[in-house]
Amino acid sequence: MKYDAVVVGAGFAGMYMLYRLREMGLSVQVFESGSGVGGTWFWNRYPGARCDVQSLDYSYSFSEELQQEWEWSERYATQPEILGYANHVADRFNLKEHIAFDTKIISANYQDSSKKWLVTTEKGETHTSQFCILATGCLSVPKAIDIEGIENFAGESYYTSSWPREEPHFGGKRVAVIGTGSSAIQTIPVVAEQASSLTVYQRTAAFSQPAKNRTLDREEVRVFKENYQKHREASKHSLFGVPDKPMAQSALEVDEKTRNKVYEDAWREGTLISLYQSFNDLLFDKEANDTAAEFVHRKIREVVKDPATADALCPDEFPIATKRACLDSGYYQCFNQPHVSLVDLKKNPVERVTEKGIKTTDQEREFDAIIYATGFDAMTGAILGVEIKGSNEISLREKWFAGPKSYLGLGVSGFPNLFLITGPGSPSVMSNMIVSIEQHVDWIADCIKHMQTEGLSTIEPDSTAEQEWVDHVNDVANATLFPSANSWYMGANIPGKPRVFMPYIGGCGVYREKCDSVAAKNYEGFVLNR
Ligand code: NA7
Repeated sequence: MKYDAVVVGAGFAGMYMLYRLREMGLSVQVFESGSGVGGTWFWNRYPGARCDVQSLDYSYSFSEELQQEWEWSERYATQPEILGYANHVADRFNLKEHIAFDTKIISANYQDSSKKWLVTTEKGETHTSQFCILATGCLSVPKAIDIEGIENFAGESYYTSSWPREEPHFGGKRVAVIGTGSSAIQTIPVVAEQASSLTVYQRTAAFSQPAKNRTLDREEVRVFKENYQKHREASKHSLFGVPDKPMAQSALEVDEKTRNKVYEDAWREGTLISLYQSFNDLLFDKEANDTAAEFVHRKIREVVKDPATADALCPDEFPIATKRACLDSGYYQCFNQPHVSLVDLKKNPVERVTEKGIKTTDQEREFDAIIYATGFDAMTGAILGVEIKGSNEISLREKWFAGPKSYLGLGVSGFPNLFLITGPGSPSVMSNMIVSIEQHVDWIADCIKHMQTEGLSTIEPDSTAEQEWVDHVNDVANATLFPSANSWYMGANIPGKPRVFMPYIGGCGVYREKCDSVAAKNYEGFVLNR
């Protein structure tokens, strides 16, 4: 089939891209490997899965009617509620008729002769299109499990990143969870309620803060929605895609008592940014950062009764916030229950998974079920999961051999009419994803409209502009503490992946201004052809 645009992925990015391009009258086809919309929220159905950005923020702003009519029930929405919202949007705007579900795109090749993209599905069908838009998500390809022997386990194995649709029952079972990132921290307290025993295998402790989740009060929502536009504007021009907190002071400028009072207030707020926006130097100065880390350590020790467990749960290998922060509901409290225990893999690393359970260097423990919450090949995994070849058959995998290179995280030189939504080099995972998704989709849609109006057939970044942007992304990251952590932002969770800080940390507002100014200056840094 022939289309004006092909979109890969039907998560929040792919759905809104489809909406915009269809409104413009383009023929658009979306391909989605899952059997429904929702992307990350389609796959990550593990018990306890919920968003850690507040529901009233983590939702589309493009339709006033939509944002007024949809009622979120909790401050932080659960996965089923978010998936329900995604389906509501898809139905309300008749999106599903343009989405081919259960259809994985395996390759995309640019044909220099016709100036069209040729995309091929896993089933071998081919389609041509002027534009190829990757809405493949930043955390959608699970990391391959790098533990020996997982195939030998005779019990049940589960992966938080591709949880079965039929809910498993853990009642009366001995369960192990491997990993202590956001997914594990959310699922552990819920699984602990069911399992007869729960053993958590921790390699690196994470910093987590209570989410203070609660049911939303109808009146409070009504008042909030009266000012929705103002709130959305503040988010668009913020650092992280939610309204900024004022942070005029350095953590080192104030005395300990004042500092702790500020941290206590932030702790009570229970948002991802509350603590890290308490002072203006927490992400830049290790000494300042240590004061926040010490505060969280104290909080962990206040909750966890067993001193050895509390010690192990206190992160000490990276500055706070330089690995993805977590919000939880009862995570640390969970370790006070007699049937929940922690195995510190720093002391006793995993040797292998056996037929009966997990063998660490000190002992083998037996389980009925193992839950792997081991993370993702973040940001580049899904893009490179498609075999992409640009002009002159240049391979994206080869071009990105030493790390991703893009202009604004939107386009790649040598790959005409290829757009990335929330690609590496853009704020993406350092922000409220929906805000960044809407900004990219609007920019891409406006760019395509401009090309139509001007009778242009191709657009691609100029290689010098691309390199300058990559250098800028690195310079901004290098001014912070982020590169010092072995995080998935740095690709450090995947053996052999280039160590590069992938998102743009300059802030959503600054980034938006840059993108707008590029467009206003006739797409400065891009090469457009008739
Ligand atoms: P994360 O945050 O990447 O967490 C994965 C966890 O799994 C982390 O604690 C890892 O420890 C651990 N892990 C990974 N491989 C192993 C092995 N082989 N042995 C032991 N432990 C291991 O993924 P999540 O799914 O929790 O969260 C991803 C994002 O989703 C999150 O940031 C939000 O944006 C939403 P490590 O730190 O590598 O030592």
